Amino acid sequence: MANVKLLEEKAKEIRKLTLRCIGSLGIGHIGGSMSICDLLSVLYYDKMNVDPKNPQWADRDRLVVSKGHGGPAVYAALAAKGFIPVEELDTLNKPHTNLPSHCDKNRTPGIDMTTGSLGQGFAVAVGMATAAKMDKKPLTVYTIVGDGECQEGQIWESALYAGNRGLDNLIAFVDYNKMQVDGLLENISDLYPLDDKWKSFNWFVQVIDGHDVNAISRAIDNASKVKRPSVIIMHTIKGKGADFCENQPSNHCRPVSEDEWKGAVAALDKED
Ligand SMILES: Cc1ncc(C[n+]2csc(CCOP(=O)(O)OP(=O)(O)O)c2C)c(N)n1
Ligand SMILES: [Mg+2]
Repeated sequence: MANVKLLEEKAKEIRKLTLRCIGSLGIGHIGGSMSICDLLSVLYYDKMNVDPKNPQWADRDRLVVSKGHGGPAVYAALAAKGFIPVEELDTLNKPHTNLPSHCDKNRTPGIDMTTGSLGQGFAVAVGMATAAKMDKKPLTVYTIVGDGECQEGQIWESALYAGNRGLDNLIAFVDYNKMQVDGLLENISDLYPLDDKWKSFNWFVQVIDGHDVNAISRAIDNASKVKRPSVIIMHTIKGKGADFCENQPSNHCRPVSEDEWKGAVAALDKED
């Protein structure tokens, strides 16, 4: 049984650190970072077998954040978990930083794949899961993709391969926040019905509330029991917890003032 209270507390901590990380630079991908904080809490505090003191441990579970622009939330989770000092969050995308705006495995302890070119990370995650099978390693590869990212052809090419191979050590999450850079998916290139698309590629599909840590934890447990790749489609709100821009199509990458991020942190602190 997941410790729901702890996971909710950690999700809030990750949200507040994400606000600080982007706020200290004054601009960033706030929308798609804030929407994955609950998932990151469950992964780092409930599911993933990782060691902050030994980030390169060969048998660790892997996390490929294919929507690499969500880097600030991942850095926040890595800081909360002790992979990097919390103060380092204030260096986001500044000269000589170890925290570039998009994830880079050569710069940041705990980042398993360099991402940012949409579609590629997911394909690498499929490759990692294949390699783990070949090496008979009992690890799980987790990957997070955006809904706009699912418009990339590379996603479906890799999904086809994973489904055919029955890669049961691969769990993907779609951050289904219904928004991409320029607005709503439904006005650009809609994915509906997204669950049927994945099912037809022979994936085990679950659709959940991506801000419910208990639902995320249970979905991962279910996914671990099936003998094929799993996708967990998470209904989310882009910018969740950033009260100054929550659910606004313009929140993909925007300036964030000190008043805005500190105000959002204070609002989160006031919640029960
Ligand atoms: C191959 C590629 N094309 C375009 C971009 C520019 N780009 C960065 S984020 C983004 C939108 C992604 O939308 P979504 O996957 O829904 O992300 P989220 O809503 O989670 O932020 C685009 C088009 C990119 N990084 N890579
Ligand atoms: Mg999106």
